[in-house]
Amino acid sequence: MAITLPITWRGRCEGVIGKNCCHNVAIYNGPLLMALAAVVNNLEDAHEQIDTAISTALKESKPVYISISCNLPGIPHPTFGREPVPFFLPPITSNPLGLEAAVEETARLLNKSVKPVIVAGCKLRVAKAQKAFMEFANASGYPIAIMPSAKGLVPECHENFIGTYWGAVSTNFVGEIVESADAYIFVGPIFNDYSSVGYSLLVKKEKLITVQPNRVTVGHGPSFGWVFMAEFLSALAKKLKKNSTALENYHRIFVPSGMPLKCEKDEPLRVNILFKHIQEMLSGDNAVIAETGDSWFNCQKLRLPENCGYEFQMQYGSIGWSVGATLGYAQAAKDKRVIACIGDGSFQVTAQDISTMIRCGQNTIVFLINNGGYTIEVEIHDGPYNVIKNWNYTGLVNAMHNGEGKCWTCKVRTEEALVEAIETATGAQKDSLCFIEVIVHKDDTSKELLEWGSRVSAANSRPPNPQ
Ligand SMILES: Cc1ncc(C[n+]2csc(CCOP(=O)(O)OP(=O)(O)O)c2C)c(N)n1
Ligand SMILES: *[C@@H]1O[C@H](CO)[C@@H](O)[C@H](O)[C@H]1NC(C)=O
Ligand SMILES: *[C@@H]1O[C@H](CO)[C@@H](O)[C@H](O)[C@H]1NC(C)=O
Ligand SMILES: *[C@@H]1O[C@H](CO)[C@@H](O)[C@H](O)[C@H]1NC(C)=O
Ligand SMILES: *[C@@H]1O[C@H](CO)[C@@H](O)[C@H](O)[C@H]1NC(C)=O
Ligand SMILES: [Mg+2]
Repeated sequence: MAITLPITWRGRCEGVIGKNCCHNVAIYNGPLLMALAAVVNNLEDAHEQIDTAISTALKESKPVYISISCNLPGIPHPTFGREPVPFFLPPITSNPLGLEAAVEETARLLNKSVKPVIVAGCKLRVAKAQKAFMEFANASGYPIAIMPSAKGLVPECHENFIGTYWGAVSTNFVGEIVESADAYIFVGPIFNDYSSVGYSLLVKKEKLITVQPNRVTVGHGPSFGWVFMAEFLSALAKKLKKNSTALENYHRIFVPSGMPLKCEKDEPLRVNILFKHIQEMLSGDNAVIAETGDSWFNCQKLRLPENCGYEFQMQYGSIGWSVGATLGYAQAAKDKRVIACIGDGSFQVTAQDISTMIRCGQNTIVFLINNGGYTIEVEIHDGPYNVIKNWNYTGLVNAMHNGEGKCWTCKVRTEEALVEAIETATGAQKDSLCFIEVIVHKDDTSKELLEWGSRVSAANSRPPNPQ
């Protein structure tokens, strides 16, 4: 039996801010690569291989693959002759001297800074450092921003939370506060072409402290290896002078953003109105799943209530990811009603997973955003290939439903119809899979997509670096 690797689209180009990137040629998924593939095709080493794979997955918080020949399961073997011994992985601890030195160096820089800020990155999750991060944030008094991929990892109701740092497409006032700080500590960042908005972040290395799962780097140096994120943040929390200057500055200049204009009766529904209503639906009993496309930007702007889950995938950015991810999330998190925001182009890649959602009795709400094509790609590099075949999306889902299980679909073109659909989905059809096809204009996008698309487009078309 052959091992099957998932077909991935591509990894985002990572690199030092402003350096050459790998364009979209190489499949470079360094930090997310699976940790191990075990091919079990005889009984003698089956036990060892399976143990190794499972413990590697647990140790590294990364996926592993186990392939087992189809004629082996079910055959007894002495290595499996007794009940498994309970598994315990002792936590790995930092080099104590390195930890102490890293804390001292970082505290020295932060203590003397006038208006430092914190920016959370997505590696907080694999480092299992979310609690330690909050200890540190609480002790510091600094404002907390998140990089786009850290959404969902930091409580957005915290009094120090200011929003998303994403260069030119940051939440209002957040880009300005971060980039004007005299020191910033990025915890678990990945700087790639997308998170850096086409390498346009105004982040200066001499003001930057980077905390990675196993390394801390202060400015241009020094750098401390075998220092683990959670331990480091907890220790740093006890060694910092509290300084709320940047947070006070933020509050002083902050002006709340406006509300989108209400749609007139029978006016075609606008995307900003759609997301205004999605925002109003959210509670701690939901999880939002955002597909690649303009949904990245619209969902990033949702203010998540306490305990509201959030998932998206900006490293591979593989379209169609969200349909399977929604299926899996809803199956695992029975206490949450998933709200998935999926573009038409992405949906066409993996639409059949809806069938399993119905079979499993899931009650997810899918907003299928039908703008007639690959709108995000239009803003990066346009061509006739960005127009897709229109489907009857509700017709397709109804065909999968086929009278078995609980499923409700509807098409909406106006605000009035949207409000009614949300009422039905959260009321009479609250136990059904609710599939709401939202029909919008092909050029109706978030403002952030337009800005980000222009910058990514410029980065993608710059001349190659000299050899
Ligand atoms: C597997 C894969 N193929 C192609 C791409 C390139 N790509 C990125 S976004 C996108 C279009 C997404 O369209 P849609 O889901 O309709 O989102 P919209 O921007 O229209 O909201 C494409 C083709 C990709 N990211 N992954
Ligand atoms: C930073 O300030 C804290 C609180 O005042 C103090 O305990 C700590 O020693 C200082 N550390 C450095 C390196 O300045
Ligand atoms: C941080 O502070 C918030 C409220 O200010 C509190 O709810 C939370 O428990 C604190 N977290 C940690 C880890 O100290
Ligand atoms: C922040 O730190 C600077 C530099 O040490 C200091 O001048 C300032 O008073 C501090 N501000 C607050 C509000 O703690
Ligand atoms: C699309 O599907 C819906 C729902 O099944 C159906 O009512 C409608 O007639 C279909 N539209 C077309 C143009 O076939
Ligand atoms: Mg689309």
